[in-house]
Amino acid sequence: IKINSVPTKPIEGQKTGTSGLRKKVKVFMQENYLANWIQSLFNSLPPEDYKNGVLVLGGDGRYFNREAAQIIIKISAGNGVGKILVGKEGLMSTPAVSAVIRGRKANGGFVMSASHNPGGPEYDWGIKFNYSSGQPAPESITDKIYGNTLSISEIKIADIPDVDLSHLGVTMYGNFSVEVLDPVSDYLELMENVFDFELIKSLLSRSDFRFTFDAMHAVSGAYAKPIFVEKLGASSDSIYNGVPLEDFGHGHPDPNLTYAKDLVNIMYSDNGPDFGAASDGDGDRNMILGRGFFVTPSDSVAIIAANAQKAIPYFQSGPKGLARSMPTSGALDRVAEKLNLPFFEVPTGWKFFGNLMDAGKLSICGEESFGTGSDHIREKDGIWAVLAWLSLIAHRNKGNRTGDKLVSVSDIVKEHWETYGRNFFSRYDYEECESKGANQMIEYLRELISQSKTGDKYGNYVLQFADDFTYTDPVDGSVVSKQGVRFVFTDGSRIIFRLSVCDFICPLLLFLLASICLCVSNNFDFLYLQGTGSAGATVRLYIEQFEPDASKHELDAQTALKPLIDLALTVSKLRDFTGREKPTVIT
Ligand code: VG1
Ligand code: CO
Repeated sequence: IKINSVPTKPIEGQKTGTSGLRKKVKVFMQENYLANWIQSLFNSLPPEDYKNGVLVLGGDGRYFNREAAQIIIKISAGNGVGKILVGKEGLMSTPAVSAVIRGRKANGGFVMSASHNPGGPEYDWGIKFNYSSGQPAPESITDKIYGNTLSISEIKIADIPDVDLSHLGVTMYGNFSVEVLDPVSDYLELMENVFDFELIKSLLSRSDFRFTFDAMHAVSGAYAKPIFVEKLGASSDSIYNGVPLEDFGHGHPDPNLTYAKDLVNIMYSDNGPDFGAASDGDGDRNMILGRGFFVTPSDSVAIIAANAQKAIPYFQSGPKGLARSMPTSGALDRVAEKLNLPFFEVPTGWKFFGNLMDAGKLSICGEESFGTGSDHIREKDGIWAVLAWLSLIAHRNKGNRTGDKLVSVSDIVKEHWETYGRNFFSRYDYEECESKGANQMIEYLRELISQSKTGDKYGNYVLQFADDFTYTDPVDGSVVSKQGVRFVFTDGSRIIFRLSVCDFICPLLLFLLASICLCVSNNFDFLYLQGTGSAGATVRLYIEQFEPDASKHELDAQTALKPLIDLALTVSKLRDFTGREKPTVIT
Protein backbone atom coordinates (compact mmCIF):
# COMPACT_ATOMS: atom_id res chain seq x y z
CA ILE A 1 0.00 0.00 0.00
CA LYS A 2 1.02 3.56 -0.66
CA ILE A 3 1.80 5.64 2.42
CA ASN A 4 1.49 9.40 2.27
CA SER A 5 3.47 11.72 4.47
CA VAL A 6 1.34 14.68 5.53
CA PRO A 7 3.12 17.65 7.10
CA THR A 8 1.57 18.92 10.33
CA LYS A 9 2.21 21.27 13.26
CA PRO A 10 1.91 20.69 17.02
CA ILE A 11 -1.43 21.52 18.64
CA GLU A 12 -1.43 22.48 22.29
CA GLY A 13 -3.54 20.93 25.02
CA GLN A 14 -3.42 17.25 23.98
CA LYS A 15 -2.61 15.95 27.44
CA THR A 16 -4.66 12.96 28.54
CA GLY A 17 -6.64 13.02 31.79
CA THR A 18 -7.79 10.30 34.17
CA SER A 19 -8.97 8.21 31.27
CA GLY A 20 -7.79 9.23 27.81
CA LEU A 21 -7.97 12.46 25.83
CA ARG A 22 -11.36 14.17 26.08
CA LYS A 23 -12.47 17.36 24.35
CA LYS A 24 -15.46 18.90 22.69
CA VAL A 25 -16.23 17.27 19.31
CA LYS A 26 -15.50 20.61 17.64
CA VAL A 27 -11.98 20.59 19.02
CA PHE A 28 -11.40 17.08 17.67
CA MET A 29 -12.81 18.07 14.28
CA GLN A 30 -10.08 20.64 13.67
CA GLU A 31 -7.70 19.66 10.92
CA ASN A 32 -5.22 17.00 12.07
CA TYR A 33 -6.27 17.20 15.73
CA LEU A 34 -7.01 13.49 16.11
CA ALA A 35 -4.43 12.52 13.49
CA ASN A 36 -1.69 14.34 15.41
CA TRP A 37 -2.51 12.48 18.60
CA ILE A 38 -2.67 9.06 16.91
CA GLN A 39 0.63 9.68 15.11
CA SER A 40 2.20 10.89 18.38
CA LEU A 41 1.07 7.66 19.97
CA PHE A 42 2.89 5.59 17.34
CA ASN A 43 5.91 7.85 17.75
CA SER A 44 5.85 6.98 21.47
CA LEU A 45 5.56 3.20 21.26
CA PRO A 46 8.52 0.91 20.66
CA PRO A 47 8.15 -0.34 17.03
CA GLU A 48 7.97 -3.98 18.17
CA ASP A 49 4.74 -3.09 20.00
CA TYR A 50 2.85 -2.42 16.78
CA LYS A 51 4.86 -3.12 13.57
CA ASN A 52 3.05 -5.97 11.79
CA GLY A 53 1.03 -6.29 14.98
CA VAL A 54 -2.68 -6.43 15.72
CA LEU A 55 -4.66 -3.54 17.24
CA VAL A 56 -8.30 -3.55 18.32
CA LEU A 57 -10.64 -0.63 17.62
CA GLY A 58 -13.98 0.00 19.26
CA GLY A 59 -16.21 2.81 20.39
CA ASP A 60 -19.40 3.73 22.17
CA GLY A 61 -21.28 4.84 19.04
CA ARG A 62 -21.09 8.54 19.72
CA TYR A 63 -21.05 11.31 17.12
CA PHE A 64 -17.74 11.58 15.19
CA ASN A 65 -16.82 7.91 15.78
CA ARG A 66 -17.41 7.04 12.11
CA GLU A 67 -14.94 9.61 10.79
CA ALA A 68 -12.52 8.94 13.63
CA ALA A 69 -12.47 5.18 12.93
CA GLN A 70 -11.32 5.79 9.34
CA ILE A 71 -8.59 8.19 10.48
CA ILE A 72 -7.31 5.72 13.09
CA ILE A 73 -7.34 2.78 10.66
CA LYS A 74 -5.44 4.69 7.95
CA ILE A 75 -2.77 6.07 10.30
CA SER A 76 -2.32 2.62 11.86
CA ALA A 77 -1.75 1.17 8.38
CA GLY A 78 0.57 4.09 7.60
CA ASN A 79 2.72 3.21 10.59
CA GLY A 80 3.07 -0.46 9.71
CA VAL A 81 0.37 -2.08 11.87
CA GLY A 82 -0.49 -5.49 10.34
CA LYS A 83 -4.14 -5.85 11.25
CA ILE A 84 -7.01 -3.93 12.84
CA LEU A 85 -9.84 -5.81 14.56
CA VAL A 86 -12.80 -3.44 14.62
CA GLY A 87 -16.30 -3.85 16.03
CA LYS A 88 -19.16 -3.78 13.54
CA GLU A 89 -20.24 -0.16 12.90
CA GLY A 90 -17.25 0.80 15.05
CA LEU A 91 -19.10 -0.33 18.18
CA MET A 92 -17.40 -2.12 21.06
CA SER A 93 -17.62 -1.38 24.77
CA THR A 94 -14.50 -0.52 26.78
CA PRO A 95 -14.62 -3.86 28.68
CA ALA A 96 -15.16 -5.76 25.43
CA VAL A 97 -12.13 -4.05 23.83
CA SER A 98 -10.08 -5.14 26.84
CA ALA A 99 -11.47 -8.69 26.48
CA VAL A 100 -10.72 -8.84 22.74
CA ILE A 101 -7.16 -7.53 23.21
CA ARG A 102 -6.52 -10.27 25.77
CA GLY A 103 -8.48 -13.06 24.10
CA ARG A 104 -6.97 -12.53 20.65
CA LYS A 105 -3.52 -11.65 21.96
CA ALA A 106 -3.51 -8.28 20.24
CA ASN A 107 -0.80 -5.68 20.87
CA GLY A 108 -3.29 -3.13 22.15
CA GLY A 109 -6.37 -1.21 21.20
CA PHE A 110 -8.25 2.07 20.90
CA VAL A 111 -11.58 3.04 22.44
CA MET A 112 -13.38 5.95 20.80
CA SER A 113 -15.35 7.28 23.74
CA ALA A 114 -15.67 10.11 26.21
CA SER A 115 -17.28 7.57 28.54
CA HIS A 116 -20.12 9.06 30.59
CA ASN A 117 -19.84 12.51 29.01
CA PRO A 118 -22.70 13.59 26.70
CA GLY A 119 -22.27 13.12 22.94
CA GLY A 120 -23.37 14.90 19.77
CA PRO A 121 -21.99 17.78 17.68
CA GLU A 122 -22.03 20.20 20.65
CA TYR A 123 -20.64 17.78 23.20
CA ASP A 124 -17.73 15.51 23.86
CA TRP A 125 -15.49 13.07 22.10
CA GLY A 126 -12.57 11.09 23.42
CA ILE A 127 -9.93 8.48 22.72
CA LYS A 128 -8.25 5.96 25.03
CA PHE A 129 -5.36 3.59 24.30
CA ASN A 130 -4.96 0.22 26.01
CA TYR A 131 -1.94 -2.05 26.12
CA SER A 132 -1.46 -5.75 25.37
CA SER A 133 -2.77 -6.90 28.74
CA GLY A 134 -5.93 -4.93 27.91
CA GLN A 135 -5.12 -2.22 30.42
CA PRO A 136 -5.22 1.57 30.01
CA ALA A 137 -1.83 2.92 28.94
CA PRO A 138 0.22 3.94 31.99
CA GLU A 139 1.22 7.54 32.60
CA SER A 140 4.75 6.82 31.35
CA ILE A 141 3.24 6.24 27.89
CA THR A 142 0.60 8.98 27.96
CA ASP A 143 3.24 11.50 29.07
CA LYS A 144 5.41 10.45 26.12
CA ILE A 145 2.47 10.86 23.75
CA TYR A 146 1.85 14.33 25.11
CA GLY A 147 5.53 15.19 24.64
CA ASN A 148 5.38 14.04 21.03
CA THR A 149 2.24 16.09 20.32
CA LEU A 150 4.36 19.17 21.07
CA SER A 151 6.99 18.38 18.43
CA ILE A 152 5.11 16.44 15.75
CA SER A 153 5.80 17.42 12.12
CA GLU A 154 4.59 14.50 10.01
CA ILE A 155 1.61 12.15 9.84
CA LYS A 156 2.00 8.81 8.05
CA ILE A 157 -1.28 7.84 6.51
CA ALA A 158 -2.11 4.92 4.21
CA ASP A 159 -3.70 5.73 0.88
CA ILE A 160 -6.61 3.30 1.13
CA PRO A 161 -10.36 3.83 0.67
CA ASP A 162 -12.71 4.15 3.64
CA VAL A 163 -13.29 0.72 5.18
CA ASP A 164 -16.86 -0.63 5.17
CA LEU A 165 -17.61 -1.28 8.85
CA SER A 166 -21.16 -2.48 8.27
CA HIS A 167 -20.34 -6.09 7.31
CA LEU A 168 -18.48 -8.76 9.25
CA GLY A 169 -15.35 -10.15 7.58
CA VAL A 170 -11.78 -9.46 6.52
CA THR A 171 -10.63 -6.96 3.87
CA MET A 172 -7.02 -7.02 2.66
CA TYR A 173 -5.05 -3.98 1.55
CA GLY A 174 -1.64 -5.36 0.53
CA ASN A 175 -0.13 -6.69 3.74
CA PHE A 176 -2.50 -4.67 5.91
CA SER A 177 -5.94 -6.04 6.78
CA VAL A 178 -9.07 -5.01 8.63
CA GLU A 179 -11.38 -7.54 10.24
CA VAL A 180 -14.86 -6.41 11.23
CA LEU A 181 -15.99 -8.37 14.32
CA ASP A 182 -19.26 -8.92 16.09
CA PRO A 183 -18.66 -6.67 19.14
CA VAL A 184 -20.56 -9.03 21.46
CA SER A 185 -19.43 -12.60 20.81
CA ASP A 186 -15.91 -12.65 22.35
CA TYR A 187 -17.19 -10.76 25.38
CA LEU A 188 -20.22 -13.01 25.81
CA GLU A 189 -18.02 -16.09 25.65
CA LEU A 190 -15.86 -14.66 28.43
CA MET A 191 -18.92 -13.88 30.57
CA GLU A 192 -20.13 -17.47 30.11
CA ASN A 193 -16.80 -18.67 31.47
CA VAL A 194 -16.88 -16.32 34.46
CA PHE A 195 -20.49 -16.84 35.56
CA ASP A 196 -22.93 -19.71 35.95
CA PHE A 197 -25.46 -18.69 33.29
CA GLU A 198 -27.87 -21.49 34.28
CA LEU A 199 -27.98 -20.10 37.82
CA ILE A 200 -28.73 -16.58 36.56
CA LYS A 201 -31.32 -17.95 34.16
CA SER A 202 -33.12 -19.66 37.02
CA LEU A 203 -33.47 -16.28 38.75
CA LEU A 204 -34.59 -14.38 35.67
CA SER A 205 -37.27 -16.98 34.96
CA ARG A 206 -38.89 -16.57 38.40
CA SER A 207 -42.26 -14.86 38.29
CA ASP A 208 -41.46 -13.00 41.52
CA PHE A 209 -38.28 -11.45 40.15
CA ARG A 210 -38.53 -8.56 37.74
CA PHE A 211 -35.36 -7.33 36.07
CA THR A 212 -34.70 -3.95 34.40
CA PHE A 213 -31.67 -2.63 32.54
CA ASP A 214 -31.29 0.93 31.27
CA ALA A 215 -28.67 1.10 28.51
CA MET A 216 -29.05 4.91 28.32
CA HIS A 217 -28.89 4.71 24.50
CA ALA A 218 -25.21 3.97 24.91
CA VAL A 219 -22.99 1.05 23.89
CA SER A 220 -24.31 -1.52 26.36
CA GLY A 221 -27.54 -1.37 24.36
CA ALA A 222 -25.70 -3.54 21.84
CA TYR A 223 -24.91 -6.09 24.58
CA ALA A 224 -28.09 -6.04 26.67
CA LYS A 225 -30.40 -7.87 24.28
CA PRO A 226 -28.00 -10.66 23.21
CA ILE A 227 -26.90 -11.28 26.80
CA PHE A 228 -29.84 -10.58 29.12
CA VAL A 229 -32.71 -11.38 26.76
CA GLU A 230 -31.44 -13.95 24.27
CA LYS A 231 -29.00 -15.85 26.52
CA LEU A 232 -30.47 -15.41 29.96
CA GLY A 233 -34.18 -15.24 29.25
CA ALA A 234 -35.05 -11.76 30.55
CA SER A 235 -38.15 -10.36 28.89
CA SER A 236 -37.45 -8.06 25.95
CA ASP A 237 -39.38 -5.19 27.54
CA SER A 238 -36.97 -5.23 30.50
CA ILE A 239 -34.38 -3.33 28.44
CA TYR A 240 -34.83 0.43 28.32
CA ASN A 241 -33.10 2.78 25.88
CA GLY A 242 -31.48 -0.24 24.27
CA VAL A 243 -30.50 1.28 20.94
CA PRO A 244 -27.11 3.05 20.88
CA LEU A 245 -27.51 6.58 19.46
CA GLU A 246 -24.90 9.15 18.44
CA ASP A 247 -26.15 11.66 21.00
CA PHE A 248 -27.42 9.07 23.54
CA GLY A 249 -30.94 10.38 22.85
CA HIS A 250 -29.93 13.82 24.18
CA GLY A 251 -29.06 12.08 27.45
CA HIS A 252 -26.09 12.24 29.76
CA PRO A 253 -25.04 8.57 29.78
CA ASP A 254 -23.82 8.54 33.37
CA PRO A 255 -25.47 5.90 35.55
CA ASN A 256 -26.03 7.77 38.78
CA LEU A 257 -29.01 9.02 40.78
CA THR A 258 -29.06 12.33 38.91
CA TYR A 259 -28.55 11.37 35.28
CA ALA A 260 -30.29 7.97 35.30
CA LYS A 261 -33.41 9.59 36.76
CA ASP A 262 -35.85 7.57 34.63
CA LEU A 263 -34.56 4.28 35.98
CA VAL A 264 -34.49 5.66 39.52
CA ASN A 265 -38.14 6.71 39.20
CA ILE A 266 -39.14 3.26 37.95
CA MET A 267 -37.26 1.54 40.79
CA TYR A 268 -38.79 3.80 43.43
CA SER A 269 -42.35 3.60 42.06
CA ASP A 270 -45.06 1.51 43.74
CA ASN A 271 -44.62 -2.11 42.84
CA GLY A 272 -41.44 -1.34 40.89
CA PRO A 273 -39.11 -4.07 39.58
CA ASP A 274 -36.94 -6.11 41.95
CA PHE A 275 -33.67 -5.26 40.28
CA GLY A 276 -32.53 -2.35 38.16
CA ALA A 277 -29.19 -1.48 36.62
CA ALA A 278 -27.74 1.05 34.22
CA SER A 279 -24.44 1.48 32.42
CA ASP A 280 -22.56 4.45 30.95
CA GLY A 281 -21.54 5.58 27.45
CA ASP A 282 -18.78 3.01 26.94
CA GLY A 283 -20.22 0.28 29.17
CA ASP A 284 -17.63 0.24 31.92
CA ARG A 285 -19.68 1.84 34.71
CA ASN A 286 -22.69 0.41 36.49
CA MET A 287 -25.39 1.43 38.91
CA ILE A 288 -27.24 -1.24 40.90
CA LEU A 289 -30.68 -0.68 42.43
CA GLY A 290 -33.16 -2.84 44.25
CA ARG A 291 -36.83 -1.95 44.64
CA GLY A 292 -36.74 1.48 46.28
CA PHE A 293 -33.11 0.89 47.20
CA PHE A 294 -29.79 2.25 45.91
CA VAL A 295 -26.62 0.21 46.36
CA THR A 296 -23.65 2.57 46.65
CA PRO A 297 -20.77 1.50 44.41
CA SER A 298 -18.53 1.28 47.49
CA ASP A 299 -20.93 -1.20 49.11
CA SER A 300 -21.46 -3.01 45.82
CA VAL A 301 -17.81 -4.01 45.37
CA ALA A 302 -17.57 -5.04 49.02
CA ILE A 303 -20.66 -7.24 48.79
CA ILE A 304 -19.55 -8.82 45.52
CA ALA A 305 -16.15 -9.55 47.08
CA ALA A 306 -17.69 -11.05 50.22
CA ASN A 307 -19.85 -13.47 48.22
CA ALA A 308 -17.83 -14.10 45.07
CA GLN A 309 -16.35 -17.42 46.03
CA LYS A 310 -19.75 -19.01 46.64
CA ALA A 311 -21.74 -17.40 43.86
CA ILE A 312 -19.36 -16.93 40.91
CA PRO A 313 -17.49 -19.91 39.41
CA TYR A 314 -14.55 -17.73 38.25
CA PHE A 315 -13.71 -17.06 41.92
CA GLN A 316 -14.27 -20.60 43.20
CA SER A 317 -10.78 -20.84 44.69
CA GLY A 318 -11.27 -17.46 46.36
CA PRO A 319 -10.17 -13.98 45.25
CA LYS A 320 -6.39 -13.40 45.32
CA GLY A 321 -6.69 -9.90 46.68
CA LEU A 322 -8.98 -6.86 46.82
CA ALA A 323 -8.43 -3.19 45.99
CA ARG A 324 -10.22 0.12 45.83
CA SER A 325 -9.40 3.65 44.79
CA MET A 326 -8.51 6.01 47.62
CA PRO A 327 -11.81 7.95 47.85
CA THR A 328 -13.90 4.74 47.73
CA SER A 329 -15.34 3.83 51.14
CA GLY A 330 -13.63 1.40 53.48
CA ALA A 331 -16.41 -1.22 53.21
CA LEU A 332 -14.10 -3.34 51.06
CA ASP A 333 -11.27 -3.08 53.60
CA ARG A 334 -13.46 -4.84 56.15
CA VAL A 335 -14.17 -7.69 53.76
CA ALA A 336 -10.46 -8.08 53.00
CA GLU A 337 -9.71 -8.18 56.70
CA LYS A 338 -12.36 -10.77 57.46
CA LEU A 339 -11.40 -13.00 54.50
CA ASN A 340 -7.74 -12.45 55.29
CA LEU A 341 -6.94 -11.23 51.79
CA PRO A 342 -4.21 -8.89 50.51
CA PHE A 343 -5.63 -5.39 50.15
CA PHE A 344 -4.55 -2.32 48.16
CA GLU A 345 -5.58 1.33 48.04
CA VAL A 346 -4.73 3.03 44.74
CA PRO A 347 -5.31 6.49 43.23
CA THR A 348 -8.47 7.32 41.30
CA GLY A 349 -8.53 5.79 37.81
CA TRP A 350 -8.62 2.18 36.70
CA LYS A 351 -5.09 2.11 35.30
CA PHE A 352 -3.61 1.55 38.76
CA PHE A 353 -5.30 -1.84 39.25
CA GLY A 354 -3.76 -3.48 36.20
CA ASN A 355 -0.22 -3.99 37.52
CA LEU A 356 -1.57 -5.67 40.65
CA MET A 357 -3.71 -7.98 38.52
CA ASP A 358 -0.85 -8.83 36.16
CA ALA A 359 1.26 -9.69 39.22
CA GLY A 360 -1.44 -12.06 40.49
CA LYS A 361 -2.13 -9.98 43.59
CA LEU A 362 -5.63 -8.73 42.82
CA SER A 363 -8.95 -10.25 41.73
CA ILE A 364 -11.81 -7.88 42.62
CA CYS A 365 -11.73 -4.10 42.80
CA GLY A 366 -13.83 -1.00 42.51
CA GLU A 367 -14.22 2.74 42.63
CA GLU A 368 -16.93 4.84 44.24
CA SER A 369 -17.56 6.38 40.81
CA PHE A 370 -19.71 3.44 39.69
CA GLY A 371 -16.78 1.32 38.57
CA THR A 372 -16.60 -2.35 39.55
CA GLY A 373 -14.59 -5.16 38.04
CA SER A 374 -12.13 -7.99 38.28
CA ASP A 375 -9.05 -9.51 36.70
CA HIS A 376 -11.07 -11.25 33.97
CA ILE A 377 -10.09 -8.12 31.99
CA ARG A 378 -8.19 -4.90 32.76
CA GLU A 379 -11.07 -2.40 32.73
CA LYS A 380 -14.07 -1.86 34.94
CA ASP A 381 -17.03 -3.71 33.54
CA GLY A 382 -20.68 -2.63 33.75
CA ILE A 383 -22.37 -5.79 32.45
CA TRP A 384 -20.03 -7.94 34.56
CA ALA A 385 -21.23 -6.08 37.67
CA VAL A 386 -24.87 -6.69 36.73
CA LEU A 387 -24.17 -10.39 36.15
CA ALA A 388 -22.28 -10.53 39.46
CA TRP A 389 -25.27 -9.10 41.33
CA LEU A 390 -27.70 -11.42 39.56
CA SER A 391 -25.43 -14.32 40.57
CA LEU A 392 -25.42 -13.18 44.20
CA ILE A 393 -29.20 -12.88 44.31
CA ALA A 394 -29.70 -16.19 42.50
CA HIS A 395 -27.26 -17.95 44.80
CA ARG A 396 -28.89 -16.53 47.90
CA ASN A 397 -32.31 -17.72 46.71
CA LYS A 398 -31.17 -21.14 45.54
CA GLY A 399 -32.93 -23.18 48.21
CA ASN A 400 -36.20 -21.24 47.90
CA ARG A 401 -39.39 -23.11 47.30
CA THR A 402 -42.27 -21.68 45.33
CA GLY A 403 -44.13 -19.26 47.50
CA ASP A 404 -41.06 -18.39 49.62
CA LYS A 405 -40.33 -14.69 49.72
CA LEU A 406 -37.45 -13.69 47.48
CA VAL A 407 -34.35 -12.47 49.32
CA SER A 408 -34.03 -9.02 47.76
CA VAL A 409 -31.20 -6.65 46.90
CA SER A 410 -31.89 -4.60 50.03
CA ASP A 411 -31.99 -7.75 52.21
CA ILE A 412 -28.55 -8.72 50.93
CA VAL A 413 -27.11 -5.26 51.58
CA LYS A 414 -28.60 -4.99 55.05
CA GLU A 415 -27.33 -8.44 56.01
CA HIS A 416 -23.90 -7.31 54.87
CA TRP A 417 -24.09 -4.20 57.07
CA GLU A 418 -25.10 -6.34 60.03
CA THR A 419 -22.01 -8.49 59.59
CA TYR A 420 -19.48 -5.83 58.69
CA GLY A 421 -20.97 -2.55 59.89
CA ARG A 422 -22.04 0.20 57.51
CA ASN A 423 -19.70 2.68 55.88
CA PHE A 424 -21.95 5.64 55.18
CA PHE A 425 -20.63 7.32 52.05
CA SER A 426 -21.54 10.21 49.83
CA ARG A 427 -19.90 12.20 47.06
CA TYR A 428 -20.68 15.80 46.19
CA ASP A 429 -19.69 16.96 42.70
CA TYR A 430 -19.41 20.64 41.93
CA GLU A 431 -19.25 20.60 38.14
CA GLU A 432 -18.33 23.53 35.88
CA CYS A 433 -16.36 25.36 38.55
CA GLU A 434 -14.04 28.11 37.58
CA SER A 435 -10.56 26.57 37.58
CA LYS A 436 -9.05 29.48 39.47
CA GLY A 437 -11.21 29.25 42.58
CA ALA A 438 -11.09 25.45 42.57
CA ASN A 439 -7.29 25.45 42.41
CA GLN A 440 -7.04 28.07 45.12
CA MET A 441 -9.17 25.92 47.38
CA ILE A 442 -6.91 22.91 46.89
CA GLU A 443 -3.85 25.07 47.53
CA TYR A 444 -5.48 26.35 50.69
CA LEU A 445 -6.19 22.79 51.84
CA ARG A 446 -2.62 21.72 51.11
CA GLU A 447 -1.43 24.56 53.27
CA LEU A 448 -3.84 23.47 55.99
CA ILE A 449 -2.65 19.85 56.03
CA SER A 450 0.97 20.93 56.15
CA GLN A 451 0.19 22.61 59.49
CA SER A 452 -2.10 19.96 60.93
CA LYS A 453 -1.07 17.31 63.42
CA THR A 454 -2.48 14.21 65.06
CA GLY A 455 -4.90 15.05 67.82
CA ASP A 456 -6.12 18.35 66.32
CA LYS A 457 -9.80 18.92 67.04
CA TYR A 458 -12.24 19.45 64.16
CA GLY A 459 -15.61 19.95 65.84
CA ASN A 460 -16.43 16.58 67.38
CA TYR A 461 -13.77 14.82 65.35
CA VAL A 462 -10.16 14.22 66.31
CA LEU A 463 -7.61 14.16 63.51
CA GLN A 464 -5.59 11.01 62.96
CA PHE A 465 -3.74 12.41 59.96
CA ALA A 466 -4.18 14.69 56.96
CA ASP A 467 -2.24 14.41 53.70
CA ASP A 468 -2.28 14.66 49.93
CA PHE A 469 -2.43 11.02 48.80
CA THR A 470 0.75 9.56 47.33
CA TYR A 471 0.88 6.07 45.83
CA THR A 472 3.86 3.85 45.26
CA ASP A 473 3.05 0.99 42.91
CA PRO A 474 4.10 -2.19 44.76
CA VAL A 475 4.87 -3.91 41.45
CA ASP A 476 7.00 -1.44 39.49
CA GLY A 477 7.83 1.08 42.22
CA SER A 478 6.46 4.05 40.25
CA VAL A 479 5.21 6.93 42.39
CA VAL A 480 2.28 9.30 41.82
CA SER A 481 1.57 12.15 44.17
CA LYS A 482 -1.08 14.84 44.78
CA GLN A 483 -3.94 12.40 44.30
CA GLY A 484 -6.37 14.00 46.73
CA VAL A 485 -6.36 15.87 50.02
CA ARG A 486 -7.72 13.75 52.86
CA PHE A 487 -8.55 14.32 56.50
CA VAL A 488 -8.78 11.03 58.36
CA PHE A 489 -10.24 11.10 61.88
CA THR A 490 -9.65 8.75 64.79
CA ASP A 491 -13.09 7.09 64.43
CA GLY A 492 -12.27 6.19 60.79
CA SER A 493 -14.34 9.03 59.29
CA ARG A 494 -12.81 10.71 56.27
CA ILE A 495 -13.30 13.85 54.23
CA ILE A 496 -11.51 13.98 50.90
CA PHE A 497 -11.16 16.66 48.25
CA ARG A 498 -10.10 16.03 44.65
CA LEU A 499 -10.09 18.09 41.53
CA SER A 500 -11.03 16.57 38.23
CA VAL A 501 -9.26 19.15 36.18
CA CYS A 502 -9.75 19.18 32.56
CA ASP A 503 -7.28 20.81 30.39
CA PHE A 504 -7.18 24.45 29.59
CA ILE A 505 -7.71 25.65 26.07
CA CYS A 506 -4.78 27.83 25.10
CA PRO A 507 -5.66 31.48 24.49
CA LEU A 508 -4.75 31.35 20.78
CA LEU A 509 -6.91 28.28 20.23
CA LEU A 510 -9.72 29.88 22.15
CA PHE A 511 -9.47 32.96 19.98
CA LEU A 512 -9.49 30.85 16.80
CA LEU A 513 -12.47 28.80 17.94
CA ALA A 514 -14.33 31.92 18.92
CA SER A 515 -13.68 33.46 15.50
CA ILE A 516 -14.81 30.34 13.68
CA CYS A 517 -17.99 30.24 15.72
CA LEU A 518 -18.71 33.84 15.15
CA CYS A 519 -18.25 33.47 11.37
CA VAL A 520 -20.04 30.19 10.95
CA SER A 521 -22.98 30.32 13.30
CA ASN A 522 -22.81 33.43 15.41
CA ASN A 523 -22.94 31.02 18.31
CA PHE A 524 -20.59 30.98 21.25
CA ASP A 525 -22.49 28.41 23.27
CA PHE A 526 -19.94 25.67 23.26
CA LEU A 527 -17.27 27.97 24.58
CA TYR A 528 -19.05 28.02 27.88
CA LEU A 529 -17.20 25.29 29.63
CA GLN A 530 -19.61 22.46 30.34
CA GLY A 531 -17.63 20.94 33.17
CA THR A 532 -18.50 17.54 31.78
CA GLY A 533 -14.88 16.56 31.85
CA SER A 534 -13.81 18.06 28.56
CA ALA A 535 -13.22 21.54 29.95
CA GLY A 536 -13.37 23.42 33.26
CA ALA A 537 -12.90 21.93 36.73
CA THR A 538 -15.00 19.64 38.86
CA VAL A 539 -14.52 19.69 42.62
CA ARG A 540 -15.26 16.30 44.16
CA LEU A 541 -15.92 16.05 47.88
CA TYR A 542 -16.04 12.55 49.36
CA ILE A 543 -17.45 11.94 52.84
CA GLU A 544 -17.36 8.71 54.79
CA GLN A 545 -18.30 7.59 58.28
CA PHE A 546 -18.30 4.09 59.75
CA GLU A 547 -21.28 2.94 61.82
CA PRO A 548 -21.00 -0.39 63.65
CA ASP A 549 -24.39 0.00 65.40
CA ALA A 550 -27.01 -1.91 63.37
CA SER A 551 -29.85 0.12 64.88
CA LYS A 552 -28.52 3.16 63.00
CA HIS A 553 -28.01 1.44 59.63
CA GLU A 554 -31.40 2.43 58.29
CA LEU A 555 -30.59 6.14 58.45
CA ASP A 556 -30.47 8.05 55.21
CA ALA A 557 -26.83 8.64 54.25
CA GLN A 558 -27.37 12.40 53.89
CA THR A 559 -28.77 12.56 57.41
CA ALA A 560 -26.09 10.37 58.92
CA LEU A 561 -23.32 12.33 57.23
CA LYS A 562 -24.70 15.83 57.78
CA PRO A 563 -22.26 16.85 60.56
CA LEU A 564 -19.28 15.64 58.55
CA ILE A 565 -20.49 17.34 55.37
CA ASP A 566 -20.94 20.63 57.23
CA LEU A 567 -17.47 20.22 58.67
CA ALA A 568 -16.00 19.60 55.21
CA LEU A 569 -17.63 22.72 53.81
CA THR A 570 -16.40 24.84 56.71
CA VAL A 571 -12.86 23.49 56.73
CA SER A 572 -12.41 23.94 52.98
CA LYS A 573 -14.25 27.28 52.66
CA LEU A 574 -15.64 25.67 49.51
CA ARG A 575 -18.49 28.15 49.19
CA ASP A 576 -16.11 31.11 49.32
CA PHE A 577 -13.62 29.66 46.87
CA THR A 578 -16.08 28.32 44.30
CA GLY A 579 -19.07 30.56 44.85
CA ARG A 580 -21.22 27.42 44.99
CA GLU A 581 -24.01 26.91 47.46
CA LYS A 582 -24.96 23.44 46.24
CA PRO A 583 -23.35 20.52 44.41
CA THR A 584 -24.46 19.61 40.88
CA VAL A 585 -24.57 15.88 41.60
CA ILE A 586 -24.96 14.06 44.90
CA THR A 587 -24.21 10.37 45.05
C1 VG1 B 1 -13.66 9.98 37.06
C2 VG1 B 1 -13.84 9.13 38.31
C3 VG1 B 1 -12.82 8.00 38.32
C4 VG1 B 1 -12.94 7.19 37.02
C5 VG1 B 1 -12.79 8.11 35.82
C6 VG1 B 1 -12.98 7.39 34.50
O1 VG1 B 1 -12.39 10.59 37.09
O2 VG1 B 1 -13.72 9.92 39.47
O3 VG1 B 1 -13.05 7.19 39.45
O4 VG1 B 1 -11.93 6.19 36.98
O5 VG1 B 1 -13.75 9.15 35.89
O6 VG1 B 1 -14.22 6.76 34.39
P1 VG1 B 1 -12.16 12.11 37.55
O7 VG1 B 1 -10.69 12.36 37.38
O8 VG1 B 1 -13.04 12.96 36.67
O9 VG1 B 1 -12.60 12.18 38.97
V1 VG1 B 1 -14.87 6.47 32.82
O10 VG1 B 1 -16.30 5.65 32.98
O11 VG1 B 1 -14.75 7.89 32.15
O12 VG1 B 1 -13.66 5.55 31.99
CO1 CO C 1 -16.98 4.83 31.14
